[in-house]
Amino acid sequence: TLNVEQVQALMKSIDSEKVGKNYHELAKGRNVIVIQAESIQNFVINATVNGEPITPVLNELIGNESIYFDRYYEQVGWGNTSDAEFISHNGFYPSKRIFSYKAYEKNEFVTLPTSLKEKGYSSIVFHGNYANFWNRDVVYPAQGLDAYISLEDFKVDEEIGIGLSDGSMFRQSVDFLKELPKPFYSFYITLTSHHPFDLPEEYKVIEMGPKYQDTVLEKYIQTVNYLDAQIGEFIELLKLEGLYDDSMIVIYGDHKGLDMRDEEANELISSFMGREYKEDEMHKVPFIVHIPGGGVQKEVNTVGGQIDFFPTMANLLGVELNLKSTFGKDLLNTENGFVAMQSHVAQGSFISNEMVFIMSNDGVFENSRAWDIHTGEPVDVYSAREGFERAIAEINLSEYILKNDLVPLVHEKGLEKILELEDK
Ligand code: GP9
Repeated sequence: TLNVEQVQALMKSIDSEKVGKNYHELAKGRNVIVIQAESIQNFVINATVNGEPITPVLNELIGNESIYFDRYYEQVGWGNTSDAEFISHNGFYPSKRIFSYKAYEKNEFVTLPTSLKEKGYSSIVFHGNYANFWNRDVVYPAQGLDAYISLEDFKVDEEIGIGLSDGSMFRQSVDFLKELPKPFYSFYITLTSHHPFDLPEEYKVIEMGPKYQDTVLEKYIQTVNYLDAQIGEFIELLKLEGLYDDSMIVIYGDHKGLDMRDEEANELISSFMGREYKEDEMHKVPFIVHIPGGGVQKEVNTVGGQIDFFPTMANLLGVELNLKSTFGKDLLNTENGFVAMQSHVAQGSFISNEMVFIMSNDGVFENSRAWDIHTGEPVDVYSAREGFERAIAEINLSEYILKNDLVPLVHEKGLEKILELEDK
């Protein structure tokens, strides 16, 4: 059952959020190429090792006709990579019980891909592991993802880590893209930078120096650098094949690569960044929207999360979406950032434009931690009470809707309708 007061307060918060129409339809009718980048955290962006950038390609992309969201957070739970897909495409939180692609495999959905399909888009997914990993093959049709090219369909000419190398996946995908009816929505799930970050020597380009040599941070950085280079080559291929100018290229990190609770990783990253490695940094992932010829170059500092992906994309692509039909916000048209956190923290933890609040694992509110997001200085946990209530309300209402298979109804009538149902 729902806590009606909590939900009413949530509706009020949503109402108070400023909504405009900035950048509306900026990418209307374009092909969409989304790269969900395995384990890519934001701290690598514009960072250098021995004067060498870790992500030269992404850095350049960010500075050139792109919108870069520099305070964007992953919100995955149990379903890890598959949750990142689920949250981003649906604007709902993942199940708390089991991974969402299993928990809701029989549900009906309204997603970014189903909405684009109604506008005449075709769709395709590329992933270098088996089709049934995370039950993807079963749920993709209901998610609006029609073609699915997985390990079984590729020529396995180069294996790294747990599947086909990212380089090979990108290269082979272009032939499929060329055959697709335009406009298309294509979704890439990369793999090579998956834990334990094994990379053949020939691809290790960055000279780490003695301090980080042979550490988990070195392995991580080498695979991130590899992915960055492969994205660069992929973009060159798109240009060569005439698939670049009419496309929008979107890149975001799926979830953390290095766990702050691992002592070695924590010490290494803290020393690398020159500040303490904490929850907000661990969950922060890059989110880049590159629109060639779109004439927009921008950095968005509003706090946002994967839950905001669908509404933000919908605005850019001209998909009509009721403000109260998902839990996300259009990050190009709000200043009130709010991210309810899911993994590695107790429920009720959140990040806002002002603070980070981490609910205590013992369930005692007073034992929680809160700090100013800009200065890192501790703040009074009581000032986080409203955000704490909101985070819980969002996650519970989301779960209620999904459990009862009510997503289409919510899209038709809005989230408030759920309260009316409860009253009856
Ligand atoms: C497997 C790949 C990795 O198909 O998506 O998933 P993860 O282990 O990162 O959740």
